[in-house]
Amino acid sequence: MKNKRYLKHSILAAAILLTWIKTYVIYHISFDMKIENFMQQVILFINPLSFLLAIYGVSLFFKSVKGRNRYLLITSSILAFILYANVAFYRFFSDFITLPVLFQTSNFGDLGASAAESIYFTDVLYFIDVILLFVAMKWLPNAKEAVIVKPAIRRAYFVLAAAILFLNLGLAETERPQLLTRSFDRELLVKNIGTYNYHVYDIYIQSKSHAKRALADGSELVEVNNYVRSNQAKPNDEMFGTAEGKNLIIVTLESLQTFTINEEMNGEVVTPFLNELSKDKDTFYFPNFYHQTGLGKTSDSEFLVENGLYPLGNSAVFFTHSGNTYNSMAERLGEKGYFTNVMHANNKSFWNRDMMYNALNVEEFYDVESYDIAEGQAVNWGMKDIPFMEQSVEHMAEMPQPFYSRLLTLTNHFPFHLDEEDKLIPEFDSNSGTLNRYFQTVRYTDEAVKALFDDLKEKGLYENSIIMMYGDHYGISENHNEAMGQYLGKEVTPFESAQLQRVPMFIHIPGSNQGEVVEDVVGQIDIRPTLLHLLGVETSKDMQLGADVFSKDHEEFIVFRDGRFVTDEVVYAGDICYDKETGEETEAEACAPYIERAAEELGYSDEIINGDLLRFYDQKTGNLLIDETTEGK
Ligand code: GP9
Ligand code: MN
Repeated sequence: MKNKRYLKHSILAAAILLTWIKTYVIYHISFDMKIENFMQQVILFINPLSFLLAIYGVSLFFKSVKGRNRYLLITSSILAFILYANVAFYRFFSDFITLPVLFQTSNFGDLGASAAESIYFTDVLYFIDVILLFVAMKWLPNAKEAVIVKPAIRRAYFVLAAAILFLNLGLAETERPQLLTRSFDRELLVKNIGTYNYHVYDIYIQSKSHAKRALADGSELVEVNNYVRSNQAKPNDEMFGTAEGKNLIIVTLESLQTFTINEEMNGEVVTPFLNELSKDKDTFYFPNFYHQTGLGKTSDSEFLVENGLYPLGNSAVFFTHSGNTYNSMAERLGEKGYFTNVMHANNKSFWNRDMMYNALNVEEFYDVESYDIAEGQAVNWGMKDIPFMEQSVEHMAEMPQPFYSRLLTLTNHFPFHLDEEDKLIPEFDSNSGTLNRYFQTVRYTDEAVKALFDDLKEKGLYENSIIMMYGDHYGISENHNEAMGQYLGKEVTPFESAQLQRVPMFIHIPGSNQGEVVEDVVGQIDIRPTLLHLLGVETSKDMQLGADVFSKDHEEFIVFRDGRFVTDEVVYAGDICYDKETGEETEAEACAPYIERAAEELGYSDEIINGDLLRFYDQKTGNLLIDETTEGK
């Protein structure tokens, strides 16, 4: 009798077990989560359970068989879809989906070649639990019986689900203190609370940030403003205004990492032109410049450049906060009489650029419609960089001067495909096709930069411009650590991984004769004040977090978007403090004072963005526009 009553719920049990086991298997085969001890393995195993018990448990409220079974099947399909979307996304971004990105399906469509590489026919197996559940409904005799569940039983069931959730959270808290309060890292979240709970948490965080904007008022700016003012760096008198009145050309070098500069691959020079440039008398080259981007990749780097604020940790800020008020570099230069524009041969809606550029006060966006892409001039993600440079310079020649043009390159993008005629060096010989091809596309990028310089000279624009170029983010993710280790000739530890976040930065000022290699630790957050000061624009009233790299006050302390950081002495990564010189673990005290500051700095930046606080700030006067009704309260 007892046995029979239990069996009455066999279809519910089947739904839970199937999704549970499938999820656990997928954790292992589709995500690269480092499991360090037995307890972490246990947490990983139980973490889907509480959510699955709860969500499938809703079926206990159904009175009809049809309704209940339909509910179970639909739920199972939705969960399978969510998990699979994470798998496909992870293959490409090495990250889990956060809500705002999930709804940008238009963006997924545009991923083209990359998306195709991320989806395989065998992926049907990710829906195996739905299929088996469907079969079970047909064959399990008990599946066709309606079950009326007593409220007390139902209550006990949900208490059990809650108990498992708290057990899970308790274990996670011992393994990872402050997991939910300091969630920089989505992998840690998924590892500890599971994918499904993570999405619930993400929804909660997202709605909180919506509420934050609605509730924010200018008074929050007081503290932020104090922080910004006390960390501000005075311009260097010798450098301030050095390039006043000149055109500013910024080139975003797609996926270019510093490990390729001034280095060889199997005896081949990878970046001959950039190597020369790094030693040029008119160039400041920064080999210890770090990217600080998150999920928004290129667009995050643009955000850093324009605003001197960090992008967001849990979403792509170009999507989620394109309605905010900003005081961008484009706006500042626009006020100085510059014609401000961005040039990128891609759809204008990609990464929501069209919206965001409006918010950033960029006057004109030369998108794919502004380019003539002839036969053979497109590869991989779109227009090849060399013709792109040529046509961009043609546009510049037509512009009123001075202008501020930001060029976004595209060819050196995952999956790094090139036409045969553009392959100037052979591939590398590791087990990663991605890394092997990367050297070739980087070599092509180098040629494109050379073409840009030639084109600018030919059009007579070179002398009257300054050219700043920077790598936007890594091109080779941690999925290729083994191959990367082969190239570097050493194991890729968390320390090395952090150091691999170096991307090159060049500031080229024709005729200046002051160039040098600047070894200081600097980052993308510093670009805005540095360039504005070179162009003779004061920023002492601006709400920005970086510092002029030429300033004597510039502090060597660069925070990554995920909370890792680098100073002139230490690298903090994977919760370990490393000596920068040796790459060996060092005592935690060396990093301790910075951990809090890193969180504080990211926190203030997030506050500005989430609360849309710049709407309460007058950049001209530096006044906080605090509503009289709230003032003094
Ligand atoms: C495409 C460019 C590349 O428009 O933004 O995007 P990424 O994937 O590097 O962010
Ligand atoms: Mn990019």
